[in-house]
Amino acid sequence: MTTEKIEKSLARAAEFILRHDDYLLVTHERPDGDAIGSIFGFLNFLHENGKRAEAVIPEPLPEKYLPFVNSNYRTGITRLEFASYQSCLVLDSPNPARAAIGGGLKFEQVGIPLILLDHHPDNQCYGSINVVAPKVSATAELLFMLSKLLPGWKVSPRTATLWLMGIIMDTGGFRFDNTSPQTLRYAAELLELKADHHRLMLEMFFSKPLELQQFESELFTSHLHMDCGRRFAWIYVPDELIRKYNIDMRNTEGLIEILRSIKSADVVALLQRCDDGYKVSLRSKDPRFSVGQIARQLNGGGHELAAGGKIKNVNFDAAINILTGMVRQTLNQGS
Ligand SMILES: [Mn+2]
Repeated sequence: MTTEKIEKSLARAAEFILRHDDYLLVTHERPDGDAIGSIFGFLNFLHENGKRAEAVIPEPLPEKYLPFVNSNYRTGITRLEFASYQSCLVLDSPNPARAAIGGGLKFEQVGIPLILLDHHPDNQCYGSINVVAPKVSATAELLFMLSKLLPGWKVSPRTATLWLMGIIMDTGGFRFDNTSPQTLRYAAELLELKADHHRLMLEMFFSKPLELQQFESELFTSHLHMDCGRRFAWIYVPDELIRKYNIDMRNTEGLIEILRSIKSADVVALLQRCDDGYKVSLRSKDPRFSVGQIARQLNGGGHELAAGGKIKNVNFDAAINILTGMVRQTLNQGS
């Protein structure tokens, strides 16, 4: 979407929100900081400005976000219940398969208008109104932009905190290349609106459970692999280790950032077993080495520097061979 198109669709979304009531809010599966900050921030924002709204999140949330979740939400929904809302706001979710509604329910079975707000470049624009802004750091940033188009609506400290959380987590604390001058201006405005920066930083970056720290130490001592002349770092998390430290993998969102911090690594990957194969999270430090492209070939997608996919129906050695082959090719082509 061009900037002009984004502005137009954002204005359409604002108009829609002014004219309607009674929203259901949805975000993507395995919700991260941006998903959680976006959905609870917007839920709160709608409530505090006189609209009826509910959120559905059909899976447990990572623990570190729980201190910021102070609204009730639905953990499941039937087709009939879904269809009883006037419209659905789908946040941070590039395709219908990633949107977490639960119970195998699909949007087309429900038949209410979908308003999409997202920043993933591969968004399939499956809504009635699609606001897809790939240059915006986080969906939470996009929601803050939207809030400015609603005359007289207030952003409370609670909402500002949740949106700042989304921006902080999707920019890795303003370390990633999606941090624009505008991102920093919006972050400054959110601080002026009394976002609780101190508490956010404490809970996001200085609250790791001891067992998780010990698990990470052993993982990086014993299970780190360096390939392609140390330019590709990858880790497979063995089940025994997860059991040993009693780790809930929902709480390991930051693991891949530790991999990314290795100097010689241009591309990093984290592998986890799933039902039909291996789930792969990928990060790159340089646009010349697009992990988005690799992820798309692996039944997935994402951003060019942060993406994920799945290697299906092969054993572990074959999965590693496939992945290493693709990364090697990407590194060779880009160099
Ligand atoms: Mn996001």
